[in-house]
Amino acid sequence: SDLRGLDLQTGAFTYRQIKAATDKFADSNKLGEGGFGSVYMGTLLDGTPIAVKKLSSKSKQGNREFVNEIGMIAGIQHPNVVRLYGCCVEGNHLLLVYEYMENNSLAHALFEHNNSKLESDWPTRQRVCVGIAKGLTFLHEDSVLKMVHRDIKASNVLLNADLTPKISDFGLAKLDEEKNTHITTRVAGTIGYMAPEYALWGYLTYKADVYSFGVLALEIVAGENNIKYRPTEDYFCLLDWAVVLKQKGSLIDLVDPRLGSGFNKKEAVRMIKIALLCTNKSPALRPTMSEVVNMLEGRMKIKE
Ligand code: ACK
Repeated sequence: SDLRGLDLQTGAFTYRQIKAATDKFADSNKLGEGGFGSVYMGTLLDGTPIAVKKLSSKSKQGNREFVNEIGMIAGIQHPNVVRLYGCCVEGNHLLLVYEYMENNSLAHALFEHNNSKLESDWPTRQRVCVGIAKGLTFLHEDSVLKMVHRDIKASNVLLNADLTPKISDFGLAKLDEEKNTHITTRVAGTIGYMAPEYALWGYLTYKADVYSFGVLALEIVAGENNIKYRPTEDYFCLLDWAVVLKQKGSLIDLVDPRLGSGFNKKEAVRMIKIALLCTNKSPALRPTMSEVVNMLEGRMKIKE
């Protein structure tokens, strides 16, 4: 019944088509497990590589997120947002068909020590960070339907063949129908990336995404998941990143040693300073995402 309102005209795939494209969902084609099911790689008859998300069970939450995902990104096209080619709703089968992203997730590239180019190349990290900021600016400001993503994190950013980052997983995204006023809502997201006002009171604005982006930017500089920076026994604790970084010593100490010394460390420190603005405890004091892009690209001064 949740599926009734969907516009299945846009990019409807048949189950047969997807079964053929993924070689009957062969294990060898499995890319991994997502929020609400398995993800397979496949190839359409015209040669287009695709990634297929298959809803595993009849979980209510999964169904809700599936419907939400389609409603949110069907028709959206931006170089830093994963393209949804279409979906398939046939009997019990619920499938989402995306553009294929050759280099998996940013979490994979940053945290799993698999010799990705991202590990040792500062300009690539910088480019990835700017790309995510641009994708988020688009969702917040440029799209007709203003959108809060609610689950920005390293595993929800995918990388294509040339390491262009694209925001994915819109299962929790919400439209800001009231335009810029806050929505108080059930809290859902990922511990460690959630803004304090949202985690504590469900107070949701674009600035919640800005906070998550700030945590992600720190991870991009450090090459480590934010979990590493919190007391192990209490993942729920809300960190004051400025205090955490002070304890580390100087900001430069946060920079990933895998980057070596042959790059402009000033730029890394600039990125940390921008991330700290984004993780300000007060949402009103965080910059907007377009301001973040301007700061990252050097068109706007960073407030000290
Ligand atoms: O981090 P990963 O290797 O990249 O593991 C996850 C897994 O599937 C479950 O989400 C991968 N994945 C998701 N969407 C895509 C896509 N469009 N292209 C390639 N891989 C994807 C993701």
